[in-house]
Amino acid sequence: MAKEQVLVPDIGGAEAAEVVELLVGPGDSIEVEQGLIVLESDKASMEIPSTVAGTLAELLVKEGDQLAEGDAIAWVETDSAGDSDAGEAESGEGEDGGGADDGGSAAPREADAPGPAEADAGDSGSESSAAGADAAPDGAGGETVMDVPVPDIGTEDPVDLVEVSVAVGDRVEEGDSLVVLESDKASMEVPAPAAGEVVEILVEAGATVREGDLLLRLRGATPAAAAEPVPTEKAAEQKQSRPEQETGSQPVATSEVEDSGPATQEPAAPTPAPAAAPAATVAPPAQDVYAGPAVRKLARELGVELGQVSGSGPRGRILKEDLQGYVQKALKEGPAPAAGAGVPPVPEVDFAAFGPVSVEQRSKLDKLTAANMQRSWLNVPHVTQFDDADITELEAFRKSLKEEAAERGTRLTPLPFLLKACATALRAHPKFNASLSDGGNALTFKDYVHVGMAVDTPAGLMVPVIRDVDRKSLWELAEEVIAMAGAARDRKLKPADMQGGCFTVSSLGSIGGRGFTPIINTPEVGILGVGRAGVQPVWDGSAFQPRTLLPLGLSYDHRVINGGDAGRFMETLLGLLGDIRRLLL
Ligand code: CAO
Repeated sequence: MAKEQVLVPDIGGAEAAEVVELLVGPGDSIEVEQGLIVLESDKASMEIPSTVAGTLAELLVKEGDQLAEGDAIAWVETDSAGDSDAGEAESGEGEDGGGADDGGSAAPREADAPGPAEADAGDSGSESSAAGADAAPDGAGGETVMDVPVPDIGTEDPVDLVEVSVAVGDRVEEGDSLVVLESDKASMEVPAPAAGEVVEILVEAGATVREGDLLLRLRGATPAAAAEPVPTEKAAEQKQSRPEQETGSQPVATSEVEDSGPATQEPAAPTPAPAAAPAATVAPPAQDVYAGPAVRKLARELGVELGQVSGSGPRGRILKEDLQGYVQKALKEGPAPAAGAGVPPVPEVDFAAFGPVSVEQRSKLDKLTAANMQRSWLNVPHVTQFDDADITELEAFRKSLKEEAAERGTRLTPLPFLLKACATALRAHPKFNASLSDGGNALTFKDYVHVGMAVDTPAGLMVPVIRDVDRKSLWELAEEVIAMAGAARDRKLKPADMQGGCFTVSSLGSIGGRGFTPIINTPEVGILGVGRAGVQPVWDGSAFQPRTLLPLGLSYDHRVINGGDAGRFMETLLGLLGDIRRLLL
């Protein structure tokens, strides 16, 4: 019987993090990888797993404590002295009881006669090998070779590696794309955590990988850069708070990228936890969900959408008890009437019985889009209202700016005008800028206007979100439309680029079609479908005039928006597009 100490691993570059939850207590039997505590830094909330199996002898921390990398968390009594992988890997020989204060490693160390005094909770200066891409001298002129693993991809499930974007010998800069992964939630790139030369590639397209798996090795990458963001082991299983954006409609495909963002420049430094159970409280954004990985896993197992659960933990964090309470309540109340339950499935048909066929597997993005469409369609009572905006003057103005646009190196399509007009209308009709929360008992009004834009890409539908549209000029919007659409088509969008939308514009104007009924990108409550503009005769009271009309279809969630609200919204929109001087008012 030996005791081993579990220490705080690399916590994504954060200097300190607060203990917000204790997941175990003395006497508990602990498995390797089992969460011990939940830490919350200014960047993320993360569950710290045990690196050893055994019985929890002593918990050295309490809620509210501030911890740094290397600080002691707990003593675990193990069956034998040798069953800690991380301990073996890091401590090597010679840990005969003095491990806790040797300042060495973030991995657990052994101690024969441990006690609180030996825990050395302030021992934070350790070099972590339990996290961070390992950069070790390769023996050739002191250059370092860095292992680059799959970073935090917001899921514990395996993901498909669909593309290796580099070859051995390539020189990459920090942030350059190394591989492309496709999970249930997104298509994402893994960027180089530091500059260097690719010396070995350990994966190939078509493989299945998961967080922590080695992708390749980079030579010349500096250890400092290596230590920063990329976690190697699961020691710090950082599942940042994820916006539970239940995207739904055409656009939804990748708004669903709700989990922690993998393909950002800083894969291991989790993005700020937006805190926010979709609770009745007004503070947190409704579409954001704040919960630790264990709770997320349980929610997945139970089939519960975390966005529906109110969090009672610090800053709205969803605890296991919240989830259990939610499930108990749901069981008592029975299925929601609009959940689509009981709809008989469409029977499978043997098409080959009627002639030759070929079968193609759909991409995850396509399947996800399909699921989201169905979810939105079945859960949200959609109403679509149509009208034509007279954009004759808008078009004349836009065309008069063509040269100036070219000089500025941009293009001005009708879309920036539409985005701007929608933003103004959203400010004037705040219900359209709201989302249902607290299980439908409350409305969360957003004091920001972020508008999603459906982009048709070869990989599927993506919906990048343009932030603060109400505060941007038409030129700024024109540039952002081009940049975002380009990033979507090049699969360079980060998860954060597709989150936080309040309303969506889906423009098929450049492709074709007079009008359509767009499906709402839940949890948003409205979406504008834009058809192709054309010149039509319009009666002015005494004669027909040729006017350029833009067909619009506004779908709205009838649980939130009434026909009157929608009529007024549409009138505002038509007024703004018909006389764009009003956008200045
Ligand atoms: N009516 C007539 N012409 C239109 C138009 C409209 N409603 N909207 C755009 N056009 C014109 C543009 O003015 C441009 O012509 P000019 O260069 O002569 O001005 C041309 O069509 C091409 O525009 P574009 O497609 O390059 O740019 P955009 O700003 O209109 O659209 C984007 C950008 C990303 C929205 C678009 O490329 C796209 O992907 N649309 C598809 C969205 C989609 O799939 N929605 C459905 C989702 S549900 O399945």
